[in-house]
Amino acid sequence: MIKFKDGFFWGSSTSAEQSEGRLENDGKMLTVWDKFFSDSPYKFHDNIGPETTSTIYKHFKEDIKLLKQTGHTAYRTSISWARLIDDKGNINQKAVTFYNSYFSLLKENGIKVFVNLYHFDTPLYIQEKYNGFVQKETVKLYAKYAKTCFELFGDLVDSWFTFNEPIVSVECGYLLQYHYPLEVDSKKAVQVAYNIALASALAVKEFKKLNLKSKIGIILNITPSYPRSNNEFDVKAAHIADLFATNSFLDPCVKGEYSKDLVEILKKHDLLPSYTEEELKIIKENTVSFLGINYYQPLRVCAKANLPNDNAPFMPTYYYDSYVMPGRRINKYRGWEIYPHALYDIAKNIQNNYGNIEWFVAENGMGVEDESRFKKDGIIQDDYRIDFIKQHLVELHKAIEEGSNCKGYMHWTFIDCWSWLNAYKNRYGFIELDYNTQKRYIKKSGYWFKELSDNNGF
Ligand code: BGP
Repeated sequence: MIKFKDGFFWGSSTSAEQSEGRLENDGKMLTVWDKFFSDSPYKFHDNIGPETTSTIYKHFKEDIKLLKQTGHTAYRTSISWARLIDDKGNINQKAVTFYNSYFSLLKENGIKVFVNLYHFDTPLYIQEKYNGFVQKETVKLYAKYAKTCFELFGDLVDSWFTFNEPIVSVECGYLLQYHYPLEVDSKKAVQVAYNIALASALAVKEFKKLNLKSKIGIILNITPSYPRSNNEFDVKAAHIADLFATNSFLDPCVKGEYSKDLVEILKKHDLLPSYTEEELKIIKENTVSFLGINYYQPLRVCAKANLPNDNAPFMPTYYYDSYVMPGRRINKYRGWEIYPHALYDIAKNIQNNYGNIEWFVAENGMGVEDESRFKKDGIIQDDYRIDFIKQHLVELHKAIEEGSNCKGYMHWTFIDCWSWLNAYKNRYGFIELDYNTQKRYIKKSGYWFKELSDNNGF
C-alpha cells in the first residue's frame, strides 16, 4: 500500500478564466483571452470562447458540496485581475463579495484555500496600454493589484501564489504565437520573463509587509529535459533546454539569482533585458517560501542537427531539437508522453538543488478527447485517469520517503474546464460538465479520489 503522511493534502486546481464565467453586469473587464477569441486568426475548438465555463461565479455553493463529496481537502483557483480592478483603477465590489463568499465557504468546509494571482489572464486594458509585461508599468500595477488582494482576502487564504507557469506566458505570447499578443520577438520575450520575475518578487515584498499567517509561493511548470544519449552534445542540449524551461524562473524565485549559464547565452545573443541593480536586489531579497509544481510531460532532447540561419529570431530551440522517443508511452487521447518517473526526478532536483523547499504538485492530469464515449450507467468510467494518477503518486511517494518536502497533490482539474486553445476538446475533470445545461456528473475517478483522500493512500 502507498500511504502518505498525515496532513498530506488532496486537491484540484483550476483558474478564474477557465472556471468563473462572465455574467451580465458582473463588472468583469475584458481579458486578453476575449480579444484572442474575437480577433485572432486562431480557430478555437468548436468555436467556444472563454465565456463558456462551468460558471463557478454562480454555482460555487453546489460546487463546494461536490468538492466535499469527492474528498477534497484543498482547492486552488485564481483571482481574476480584470474582475477585481477596472480600467480606472477602481475595485469592483461585486468581485469582492464573490471572492469573499467563495473563499469563506471553502474555509467553512475545511478545504484549504490556495489562491493564485495571475493565470495567463492579463486585463485587456493593461495589455493594450502597456503591451502587458513588456513594460515596467505593468509590473507596478501588478504589485498594487497583489497588495489589494492580500488586504482584501488575506484572512481567508491559506497559500498565495504570484503566477502560474510564467514561462508559458513568455513562450506562447512572444515566441510561439499561441497566446495573445501572438508576437515573435526574442528581445521582448526575455524582457517579459525578467519583468514577471520582478513582479513576483514585488508581490512577495508586499506580502511580507502585512504579516499574514499564510504562505506565498509561485507555480512553475517543470518539464525535465532528458538527453537522447550520453554523448556530450546531447547532454549539453538537455542542459540548455533546462536552463530555459526550468531554471529561468526556478532560480530567481527560489535562489534569488539567475543561472550564470543562462545569462551567458542571453549575453551572447545580445538579449539581456533592461534591469537595474535595485531591481536585482528586490529579486534577491524576496524569494518564495513555497512552490507549486505543474507536471504533465517531459522534454526529450538531442543536439541540434542544423543551426538556424542568422536572421531567425532567437528561440531556446536554437541549441536543441526535441524528438519523440521510440516506444514511449503516450496519452493516446491527447498525444502527450506519460512518464511518471519525471515527478521523482523533479522532487529530487528540488530536494538537492533548491534547499528542499516546501512544495506540492499543483497540476497533474490527463486530458481526454471525446470522453463521453466511456460513459456507462450514467458515469464516465475513467480508469485510465485513475491509473495515471496512481502511477504518478507512486513516484512522488518514493521521493517523499527519501526526504522530499512535498506536502500535497492537486489534480488538474476539478470540473471539466475551458482550455486556452482547445476549449472543451480535452476533458480533464473529476466531474463531467455539460456546458449547455450546466449539469455536473461525478466521474469514476471523482469517487475514487474520495477513497484516496479518506485513506491517505491506495
Ligand atoms: C497548464 C495550465 C492549465 C491547463 C493545463 C492543461 O499548462 O496551467 O491552465 O490548461 O495546462 O493544458 P490544456 O488545457 O492546454 O490541455
